[in-house]
Amino acid sequence: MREPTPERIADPWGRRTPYERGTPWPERVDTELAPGVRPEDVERWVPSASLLHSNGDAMDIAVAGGRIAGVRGRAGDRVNRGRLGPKDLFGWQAGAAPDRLATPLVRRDGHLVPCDWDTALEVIADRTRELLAGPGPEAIGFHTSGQLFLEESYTLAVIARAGIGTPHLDGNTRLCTATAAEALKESFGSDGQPGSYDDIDHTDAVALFGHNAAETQPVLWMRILDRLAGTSPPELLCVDPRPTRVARAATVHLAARPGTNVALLNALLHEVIRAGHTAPDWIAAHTVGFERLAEQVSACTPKWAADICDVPQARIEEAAELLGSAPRLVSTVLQGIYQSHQATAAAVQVNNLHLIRGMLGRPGCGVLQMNGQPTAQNTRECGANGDLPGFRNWADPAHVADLARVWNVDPEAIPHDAAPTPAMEIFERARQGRIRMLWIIGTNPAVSLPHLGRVRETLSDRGLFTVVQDLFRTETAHFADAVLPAATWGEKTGTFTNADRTVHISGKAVDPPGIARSDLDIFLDYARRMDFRDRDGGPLVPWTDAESAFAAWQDCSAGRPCDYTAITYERLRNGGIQWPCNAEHPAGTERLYADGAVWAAPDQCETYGKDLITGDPLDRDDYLRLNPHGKAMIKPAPYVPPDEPTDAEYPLHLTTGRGLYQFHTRTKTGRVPALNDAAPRVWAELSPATAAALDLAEGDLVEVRTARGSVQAPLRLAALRDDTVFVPFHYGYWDTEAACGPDAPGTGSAANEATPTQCDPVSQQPLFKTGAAAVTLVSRAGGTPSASGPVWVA
Ligand SMILES: Nc1nc2c(c(=O)[nH]1)N[C@H]1C(S)=C(S)[C@@H](COP(=O)(O)OP(=O)(O)OC[C@H]3O[C@@H](n4cnc5c(=O)[nH]c(N)nc54)[C@H](O)[C@@H]3O)O[C@H]1N2
Ligand SMILES: Nc1nc2c(c(=O)[nH]1)N[C@H]1C(S)=C(S)[C@@H](COP(=O)(O)OP(=O)(O)OC[C@H]3O[C@@H](n4cnc5c(=O)[nH]c(N)nc54)[C@H](O)[C@@H]3O)O[C@H]1N2
Ligand SMILES: [Mo]
Repeated sequence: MREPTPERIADPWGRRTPYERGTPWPERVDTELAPGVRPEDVERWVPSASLLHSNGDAMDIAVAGGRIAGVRGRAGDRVNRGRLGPKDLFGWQAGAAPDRLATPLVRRDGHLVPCDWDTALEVIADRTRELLAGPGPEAIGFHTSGQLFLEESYTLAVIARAGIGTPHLDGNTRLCTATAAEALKESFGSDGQPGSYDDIDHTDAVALFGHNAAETQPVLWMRILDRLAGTSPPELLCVDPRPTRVARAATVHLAARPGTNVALLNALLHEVIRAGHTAPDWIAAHTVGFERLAEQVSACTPKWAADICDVPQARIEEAAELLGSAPRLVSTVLQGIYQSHQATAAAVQVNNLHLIRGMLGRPGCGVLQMNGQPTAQNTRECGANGDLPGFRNWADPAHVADLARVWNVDPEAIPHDAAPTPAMEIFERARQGRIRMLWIIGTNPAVSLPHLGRVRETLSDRGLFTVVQDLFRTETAHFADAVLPAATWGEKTGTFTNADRTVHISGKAVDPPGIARSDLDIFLDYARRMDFRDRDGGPLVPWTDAESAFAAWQDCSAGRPCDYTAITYERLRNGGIQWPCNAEHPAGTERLYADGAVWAAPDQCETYGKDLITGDPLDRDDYLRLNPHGKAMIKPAPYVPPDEPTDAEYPLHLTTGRGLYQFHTRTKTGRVPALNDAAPRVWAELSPATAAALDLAEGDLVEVRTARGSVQAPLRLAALRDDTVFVPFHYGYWDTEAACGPDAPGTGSAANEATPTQCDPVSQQPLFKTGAAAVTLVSRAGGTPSASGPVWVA
């Protein structure tokens, strides 16, 4: 059955296919073809999956007349059963945008001028050699992306860690799901998603913590909507300061004050324990730490939290009853937790809820510590962020030695004196002149990092040699010394892994524009030029294409939690497979931890953990004391007030996030007419009461100001909390010269002009959802604010 699409901008979730608990989610195939292209015109359908969020929706790319002509959801795939969201139905059009980068550029006399690959890569290789011979490897840093394919992230990790030998390799995944990874490590000893999307089919309750799934994972939301439309619907809990679509569908909505997640979760845990909803046998068999949690939350009554969170005590009690009494429970966690105050501490409390209720490892019971970036999972597992490949523990010499064996290098060639450097520190080192070459791949930090005034100051320092590898001349490319044109989705082959460990293959459908190359080919060429060697004098990076890179990664993953050894390209062409997938689990693994946290053993774990308040690392002895037998760890945390409280000058909580139609800094969705037109401009949201108190009306142009900078946006009235202002972070600057030049005003349409640089002490993820702000009138003629989705009612 084909789902008609033109109305999918107005109705993003499409037609309902109701289903009952314990039955399979029905198929519904969503298709979008370019105007004039009929299904019979399609010459080839190339298997792929979505690259505009982490849900991993499987699709086929239509090729007609040698061009990408549309997409079709894959009916048989476990993740989406054929469905696609609006960004995926239309987003492919960005690949053919007329302003795609088609040749490398290098800076000559102050201007970026076109050149060939030899010229560009030799400039970069020369600079690398010069820095290695001078200040050494620590003068070189990489800021990469959760949008590269697995093969690319792995190759980059080998080059940076063992070729150059720098600890400064991280990426936009640090801004995104560093907290997910950290929370999983703290509770289960290793990264790796316990749950599965199939749990939605079996569950009795879904709790969404700081997760606007309706707009950010629309296909997951369709699955929830379809259960809600059946006769055995699950109950829904939503924790979000705004009246999102999720909130409106919820049985209980807790619009807690931003930054108070830990207080709220501690009260929920208090109530679950008080009402006797725990699973004592499961706790005893599979966990350590329950008594400490019970003690920590003993005074955290709903009444106590009601004051801190500013939600009615009765609502907290209802929410606790929902969580405590559900026979099967699924929780999802995303940026409202990960980018808010006490990020990791809060995310860990959601794990605790599942651990004390024994809600793990069986159908309908699972935690989904979500990812955001489509390939964030690969950045993490391949070690292209602050981890070593294969979830190896940098503090365990045996793990480092094992990685050195895989790479055939000396263990000392792999930096492991301290945890790999987090992204914000990489930029700080660049600002201080300690990092002198920064290679930025598939990310646009001149829009997406906090406190943009400081980012511009860093990138415009000509002592810093900046390489930007992208599809377009982004705000960040404006500052580059060399720009490398990358092929993207649909123009290259590789694999990637979604938030529930499902690996998909994405095939090459068409050639990239001009002489653009895949990120993999760029890295391989650079590695050849640098002549990186292993300890026997052979090439450090011997593979030559995506499939041989995948094989190298399979060796590295063997015996680790993310074991890919039984996955092949051939098998992936038939549909997604969940890791671990090896000789023992040839069909893949639906759920982790049915029999306890098997990767938490002291010799297996990915980290010895951290103090949840200070972030101070714990050592092996601490770990052995806490968890000698490798069980799941219940780690309590007290609530502490936020770093930047509101005051008379800045009376509102600023929170930032996403709308349905745009992806991040809009380099793709801003170039797709249907998506751009659906939400073309930035907006700011205030409650009607707060707007009235400030003498503001819908459509006024307002300035949202913090101690860092300000954003100007038309005002939209929405039923969010009276103490909160929301601004989407998508809107960078098409006129980069004016916005990013030396005289940049420090005001504009990018929310990050105003956001703070504070990070969660445990995960080092920037707290984009915190900060104190003032809102003032600029003019009465702001114009109609863009729609986030078809969701907003004042
Ligand atoms: N349409 C669209 N979809 C996307 C993306 C996109 O850019 N556009 N990006 C993808 C990526 S990389 C990511 S990371 C995900 C992010 O997906 P989400 O996390 O769902 O999106 P956000 O809008 O960042 O934040 C979610 C919610 O957190 C709430 N929130 C703010 N502060 C707090 C707080 O203190 N506590 C609580 N409980 N909630 C709070 C906000 O009101 C917001 O509704 O989306 C992915 N999907
Ligand atoms: N205020 C605020 N700021 C935030 C957030 C927030 O909620 N609020 N969220 C944060 C989060 S969760 C995220 S994930 C980040 C996202 O922030 P960014 O990573 O900066 O956002 P994108 O626009 O996705 O940037 C990806 C870039 O990669 C390019 N690209 C796409 N495909 C390819 C490819 O195949 N190869 C190469 N080389 N390049 C490619 C695109 O053109 C684009 O320029 O923003 C963070 N910043
Ligand atoms: Mo993200």
